[in-house]
Amino acid sequence: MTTAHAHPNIALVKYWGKQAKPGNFPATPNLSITLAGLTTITQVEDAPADTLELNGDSREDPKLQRWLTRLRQTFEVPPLRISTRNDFPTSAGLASSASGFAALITAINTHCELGLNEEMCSKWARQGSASAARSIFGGFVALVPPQWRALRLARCEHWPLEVVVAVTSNEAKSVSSGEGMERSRLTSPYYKAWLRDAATDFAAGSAAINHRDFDALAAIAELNCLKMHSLMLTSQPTLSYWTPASIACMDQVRLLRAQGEQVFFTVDAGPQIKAVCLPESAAAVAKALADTPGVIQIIRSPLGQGARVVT
Ligand code: 2P0
Repeated sequence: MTTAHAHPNIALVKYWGKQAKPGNFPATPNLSITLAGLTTITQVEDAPADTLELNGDSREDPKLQRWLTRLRQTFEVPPLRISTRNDFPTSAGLASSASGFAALITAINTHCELGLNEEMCSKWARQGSASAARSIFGGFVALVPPQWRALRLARCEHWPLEVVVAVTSNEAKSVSSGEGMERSRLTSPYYKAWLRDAATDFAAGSAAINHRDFDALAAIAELNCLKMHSLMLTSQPTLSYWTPASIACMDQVRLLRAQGEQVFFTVDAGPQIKAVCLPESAAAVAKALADTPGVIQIIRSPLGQGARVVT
């Protein structure tokens, strides 16, 4: 049996929309931070047939099965019992598919002696879930053309940011990211503008990280996030992932910043708010978000390492 750990990542410059070709390629460059405070633990072992257990329950997962079929077209991978567990809400906008596929390819790589380096693990993780390509690496990570294998922009030590996650719902989302982004690509009147601005947003985010310029990162991350949610809201039918508490948390973050705290928010395809802050602001941010009506859980996280085998 081989066990791997991986952490979700949150994108500060996001992708929302894929290229119209096979291989699960994002349409736009994107960058993320990896979160140590949330973990996916995945075990693989040889078995008579493929089986999947997610958080203790048996599952059929056609996406996973298609991914395994593709992997077996290149490598000899025997039937596997896959058991995976998240210590955080699954499919609720906390990037469990990112940490899931990153942990899985990392475990299979060792278990089946595939001989993949991190870049190649990232390529295979991307084919399962595009954001999973980034969770292979720790710290600050970019997923960029032409190869669309993730690259490490900087290690955690470069800039020890903290993230306060405000959970406002534990329910799995009703429209998956994959389906939602395809809907936006086909129907949002703003999709072309999103594509047009992507390289500029990515360059601004990378430069802010390079220079550890918190105000610049806050400005671009919030703008990029709200552009993505504008695409979602203007899709037909509309995609609305927020709860009233999500909006209250964004207002709270703006208020905290006006009071001098170093904090900004980002939100993915779900109702949870991720408040990214400098360590000296983390306690005040966590308290203010915990006191915001509708927040049901606070998770604090430093930046973390990439996916790795632990046994
Ligand atoms: C991101 N998201 O850049 C964007 C922002 C969510 C919002 O990538 O279809 O799980 O499995 O490749 O990667 C979530 O979508 O989608 C995502 P699939 P994925 O992080």
